[in-house]
Amino acid sequence: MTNHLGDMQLSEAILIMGANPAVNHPVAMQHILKSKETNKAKVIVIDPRYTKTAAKSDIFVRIRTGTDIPFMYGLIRLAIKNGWTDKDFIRDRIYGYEAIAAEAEKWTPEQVASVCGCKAEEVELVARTFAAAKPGCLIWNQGWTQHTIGTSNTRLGPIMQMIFGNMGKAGGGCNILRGHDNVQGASDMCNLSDSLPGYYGLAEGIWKYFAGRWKVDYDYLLSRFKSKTMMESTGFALSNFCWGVLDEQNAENNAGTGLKALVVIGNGITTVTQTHKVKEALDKLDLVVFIDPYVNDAAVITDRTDNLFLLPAASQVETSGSVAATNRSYQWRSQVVKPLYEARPDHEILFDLAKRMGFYEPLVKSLGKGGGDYQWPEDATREMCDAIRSIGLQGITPERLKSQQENWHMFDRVTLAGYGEMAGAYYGLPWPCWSTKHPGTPVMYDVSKPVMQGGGMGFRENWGVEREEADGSKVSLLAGNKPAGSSVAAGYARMTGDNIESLGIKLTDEEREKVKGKNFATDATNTLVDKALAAGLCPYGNGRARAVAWNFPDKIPMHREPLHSFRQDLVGTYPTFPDKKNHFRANLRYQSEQDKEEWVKNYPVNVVTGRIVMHMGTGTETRASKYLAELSPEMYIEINPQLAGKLGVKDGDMVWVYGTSEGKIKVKAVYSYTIDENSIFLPQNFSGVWRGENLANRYPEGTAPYAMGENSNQVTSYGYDIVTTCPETKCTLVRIEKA
Ligand SMILES: Nc1nc2c(c(=O)[nH]1)N[C@H]1C(S)=C(S)[C@@H](COP(=O)(O)OP(=O)(O)OC[C@H]3O[C@@H](n4cnc5c(=O)[nH]c(N)nc54)[C@H](O)[C@@H]3O)O[C@H]1N2
Ligand SMILES: Nc1nc2c(c(=O)[nH]1)N[C@H]1C(S)=C(S)[C@@H](COP(=O)(O)OP(=O)(O)OC[C@H]3O[C@@H](n4cnc5c(=O)[nH]c(N)nc54)[C@H](O)[C@@H]3O)O[C@H]1N2
Ligand SMILES: [Mo]
Repeated sequence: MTNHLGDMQLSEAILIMGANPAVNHPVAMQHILKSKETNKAKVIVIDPRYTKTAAKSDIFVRIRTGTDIPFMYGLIRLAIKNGWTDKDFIRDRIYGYEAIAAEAEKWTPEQVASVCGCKAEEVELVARTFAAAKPGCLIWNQGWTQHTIGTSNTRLGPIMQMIFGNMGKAGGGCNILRGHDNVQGASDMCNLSDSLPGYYGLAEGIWKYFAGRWKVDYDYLLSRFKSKTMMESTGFALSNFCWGVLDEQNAENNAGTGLKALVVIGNGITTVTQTHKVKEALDKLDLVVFIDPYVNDAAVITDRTDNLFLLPAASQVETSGSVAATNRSYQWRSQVVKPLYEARPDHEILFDLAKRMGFYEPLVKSLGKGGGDYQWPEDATREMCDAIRSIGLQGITPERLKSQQENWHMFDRVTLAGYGEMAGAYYGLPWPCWSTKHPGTPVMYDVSKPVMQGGGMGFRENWGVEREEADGSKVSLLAGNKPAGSSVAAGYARMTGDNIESLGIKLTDEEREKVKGKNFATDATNTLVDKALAAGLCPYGNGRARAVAWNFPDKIPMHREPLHSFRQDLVGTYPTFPDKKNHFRANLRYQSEQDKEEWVKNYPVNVVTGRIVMHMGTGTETRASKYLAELSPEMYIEINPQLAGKLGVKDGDMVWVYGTSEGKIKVKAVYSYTIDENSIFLPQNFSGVWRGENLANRYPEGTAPYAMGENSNQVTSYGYDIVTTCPETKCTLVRIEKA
């Protein structure tokens, strides 16, 4: 998220694509409504479904799932044609704009309409309204990410915002609404298989940096892996782990073996696509462990009778520590009650596991005073923030967070600026927060104020200072603008021991020695950062945003039809990617899946999946609440009466829904006009019923949720994002039959 929730009160227009904050982000929605009311902001919703958010909008445009790229190119084309673009920004701060403009040229309103299924006038209305209102912010969420082309959606959004002149401005930017509590924190810690904490990656130099921070030998870390290659390889992802168990071919990507054991901590598992395959994988593994405050539904769908463990975890109100909000703000959270019954905090369970497996001592070596003498959770926050300099967490300390927690009332809710005793810091010290004197960064890429006032930052110089093009010409990747307070006239590279003095910064011999061979993210002394800040420079440099990403499967975002497309006629023109080997260790199908059959012939109904307000995630927690279960007791599909009529399905009838990969669910059909005549809406929040059979009797006594339902992911299709492997839950085809 480049800006923050309160900041939306400064927006003149709020463009929401693939998010439904009225249901999923009620706090964000309050800011949106406030902006609409007091700022007369125009709210524009682009969604396949007429949602509760759409009901509050000024303009709603229905598009077919998976067609946001054509829609955005259509807006960009009209902006260019009508002179609504920010020419200075484009000239000074973007690399590769021409390629975007050339692609946009193809997307006339008529062409957009024909692919997206909306009207040409609607594209024009949205473009005109959004361009007229400055600044305008863009909101997206899962309607954009859960696609084979999800990464392209999330690249084109910011590119569009830059072209419209909305980036780096209060009231503008990209406000991506995060999912779970502290999911931003989990992301910053990189609880992922392709990076060490802080988005550092897995290269040898990075392992060495962390070995230093953790006070363990690099060789010791290396010895924990089968080989150096495996140490530096991306692991399986949550979305595709089942193929590491079931598909023997993937062993070649996994040092020769299939996956043998699974530890699930804080995830539902049934929320991943192909639940029936996940079940097979759970049945086949040697060991399955769930660490969860509730009985995880996945523990119930498996038929295994041995080596299945449930370890009771404490919930968030029974623990304390730092958490990160959707806008990069960190906050301190206090314990409300001590863990009840046998529940234990997650970290205690993990530490015990490390003890039994013989690596507790190295695990906590750098924590607190060392040798197991640490204060939890303060020392954990200290260690983590001090190590993660890539995104600038080093200015965040438990002391600063606790003092903010005690003084919530001394922060402005619209700008996040502190006043009174809290002056000089923004609420939550949103990263980058480069030092304990830095105030945090409420609006990223804002160059209108100096770096020590929370601005002054251009885009990251991350891909070199220059690019050689195919024709041999060289193009600068450094920005052409001068941020406020900068001591350098225009763009500059990120700070390194080698280049800092060439930027006019003087070092003493002692300092020069300290920063030798280091860059701003690996210099544990913070010398490079402190020197940069004193000169009004941003430690990560002042580069150009890449509109062309030469190392991505699509160098610029391109429309590609989903693997299971409702528009078979468009598959030839906009085919998917070639199959991808070793994608997070699994060999994944793209082209071969798309071409396997004309899916829409046998599966003629398009699916929109999403959330409902009463339940959260897999619903493990909320369906165990009597009151929420009373409000939303059962799984259903929303079906347009026109479609239902054709199928002979009455309102309230039970139907079988068949997915493209052998899954099927039996659910109630509820008439609704929220979706079009070709689609159904499938809530994602149920589990515990399996192909018509209620599994309540499989839960340990007294633990079955009150509300049980079929799981949507048994019928969501095979398909994964080409870069991240995020499952393609938002483009699925099904067949419906009356039960
Ligand atoms: N009550 C409740 N709140 C929640 C959650 C919950 O389960 N329940 N989950 C939390 C989590 S983990 C997350 S990640 C967030 C998710 O928050 P959202 O992303 O808002 O959630 P969804 O309902 O999955 O999808 C958002 C919208 O995307 C639309 N959509 C689907 N496909 C497309 C498409 O191709 N293009 C466009 N433009 N729109 C599309 C759907 O119709 C839906 O309205 O919510 C969080 N908040
Ligand atoms: N069809 C479809 N599928 C989807 C989506 C969709 O839009 N459509 N959205 C996807 C998205 S964005 C997400 S985020 C996932 C969400 O899917 P999950 O993350 O699987 O859903 P949750 O129910 O939030 O799962 C959290 C689990 O953690 C447990 N838990 C809660 N607090 C703690 C704690 O402090 N410690 C531990 N150890 N456990 C805890 C809960 O009891 C629960 O079992 O679903 C994905 N699946
Ligand atoms: Mo999520």
